[in-house]
Amino acid sequence: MSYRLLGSAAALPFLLAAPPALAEEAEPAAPLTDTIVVSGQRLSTPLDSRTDPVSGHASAPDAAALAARLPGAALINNGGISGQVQYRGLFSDRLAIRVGGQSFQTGGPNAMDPPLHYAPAILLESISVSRGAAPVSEGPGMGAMVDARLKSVDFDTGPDLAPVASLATSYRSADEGFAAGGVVGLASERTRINLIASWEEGGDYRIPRGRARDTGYDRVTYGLSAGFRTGGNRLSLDYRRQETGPSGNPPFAMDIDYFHTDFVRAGFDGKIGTLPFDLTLGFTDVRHGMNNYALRPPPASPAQYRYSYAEAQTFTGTARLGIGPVRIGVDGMTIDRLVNITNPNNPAFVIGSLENVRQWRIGAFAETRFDLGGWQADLGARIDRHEGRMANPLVGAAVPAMIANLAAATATGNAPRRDTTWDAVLRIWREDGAVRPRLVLARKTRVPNAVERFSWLPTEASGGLADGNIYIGRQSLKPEVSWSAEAGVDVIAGPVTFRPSLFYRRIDHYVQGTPVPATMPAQIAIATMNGDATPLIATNVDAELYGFDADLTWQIVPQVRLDGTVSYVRGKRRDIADNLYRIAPLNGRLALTWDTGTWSLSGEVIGAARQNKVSATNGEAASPGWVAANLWFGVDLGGAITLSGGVENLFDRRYADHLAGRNRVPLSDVAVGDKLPAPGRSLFVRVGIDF
Ligand SMILES: [Cu+2]
Repeated sequence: MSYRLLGSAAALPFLLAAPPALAEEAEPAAPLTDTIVVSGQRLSTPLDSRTDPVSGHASAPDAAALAARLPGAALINNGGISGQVQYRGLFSDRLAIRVGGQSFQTGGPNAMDPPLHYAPAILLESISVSRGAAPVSEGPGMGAMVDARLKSVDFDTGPDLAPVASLATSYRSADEGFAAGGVVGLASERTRINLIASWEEGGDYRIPRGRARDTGYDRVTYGLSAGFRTGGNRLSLDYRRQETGPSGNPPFAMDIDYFHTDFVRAGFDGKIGTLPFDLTLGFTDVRHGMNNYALRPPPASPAQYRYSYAEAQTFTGTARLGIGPVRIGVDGMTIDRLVNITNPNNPAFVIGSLENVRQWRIGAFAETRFDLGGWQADLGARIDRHEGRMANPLVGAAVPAMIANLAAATATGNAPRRDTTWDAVLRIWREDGAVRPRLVLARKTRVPNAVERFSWLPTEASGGLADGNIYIGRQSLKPEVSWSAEAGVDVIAGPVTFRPSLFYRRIDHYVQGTPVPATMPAQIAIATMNGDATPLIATNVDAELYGFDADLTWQIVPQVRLDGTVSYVRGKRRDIADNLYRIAPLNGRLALTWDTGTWSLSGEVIGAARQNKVSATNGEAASPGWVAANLWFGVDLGGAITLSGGVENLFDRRYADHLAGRNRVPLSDVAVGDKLPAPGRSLFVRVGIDF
């Protein structure tokens, strides 16, 4: 099947055999249909890497851990369910991350809810990563697009509604983590409707000789999805709510108290007259509370208790029309955010650290696809107008005068910030032959987010950097501009598939913290009072990222397969001699699998080299390399029941990845300031049933 050529080299083919009504668009009849037919569904192309929760071999509740196994990708671990995926050295909103096709702004100023927080692994159908810059029709995101698809029931082939379900449950011994979830629904050729729900809970995870305190989590998701089609027209409607309960974030100053997040999405996909047309509207509402006293040991003084409340509402709309080989479209987005810091012991202590920030964007794009003597290509360009503004910050009566004065000073320099950006992407590839080259050339932009631009109060909010530094934003930031070339070949030679890539990206106006200048004494004084005498301010600098990644599958004999990935990225400042912060070291994995078609067993070695190319600006320390071993298995029990799982960290080694956050929680078996180690030896079992 085409999956194994397009997808993760570790795919277990027999486990992918889902019933026809599920696995929506998992098997594209024609690769790249997405670029010629106007369609709300993105289809796989040779420019995608894809994996799914069963064949992807990851036991963490966090979908980011699964995506991180793809070549070029890595996991930034900020807590059990707060992981971010890094791809070719880019992370956070430099990547275009979607859940169920929907783009939205996270609610936490420190990204305690990065986008993949809303894609529980137990509900995942698949994750795909575009190998190279995303097409311009996906919006102005700078790097790859990461799309986490949740399970849903697709249209069936018959005239009558037939029941469909895909359910799974899993257990992981390291954190006594339990998860259950799935979809149940009805589908006919015209109608589909399904419920989706999951429940996950885990405790503090075990490490060799102890536990990592404050790493437990608790998350519930539920919702409804429906679709109707008649002729060539389709309508879809989705609603989903996620309720995250108290969950630990040891690399941050606070833990999650709750996230209550609603997603609504409506789509039309069909024709206007004879022209293909689609329209998608989305709304996401995040409500979030966090504190520094409920899960972790509370501060010594009642004056140091903090409870922060944050909100983010995102509206998105996209309309696309196909005219011959050209697709044109308009899209837009509004984001409203706020963050209030309070002290539960003192009602007069309240600070609007992001005071009603509103950002909007409206854009237009055109894309075309063409053939050039056996080569496929698509070319697109877009232009966007952006505006961001914040209300003048408010503070309560009990807030220190120094902070009240800074709020007043911020109000005098407060102004709407407007930008115009343009992007262009050219993608060229071949779909046949033993050697299939591909090349993605892009100019992409990113407008600074609310935290980078409007965070006026020195705090640790940094969109999840978790480097222990205190940051402030800068309203006058310019948009980042990235020029990139990503090239590779897919070599398909009998039993061997080898897909190496090389990339180079140059980013002007790269937003990064630099020392707050002495001309801002109030900010330095407040930061010093909060324990960091050398705070950082968001600044446009110049950067470059380059490297290579590859995956390999070798079907040695019909039942034995070797597969692996390797990823390397180097991130540097161009304006000064320094490295970029939190960049994955050289890393990879290699697995040998015995697969009979009804059961399989894999032995896997994963590892990373030491990272000593670290950022002096962010005060980043070097970290040693590590190697660990895992065992994975899968059994097809018949009757559409599959059993899969494994033993991770087989030799119970204590190691920490370079990208893991540093523990800040006292009275843990991980010292304060140490990187959070990987879980100790852990058994993982997952049972899935599809009918
Ligand atoms: Cu938070």
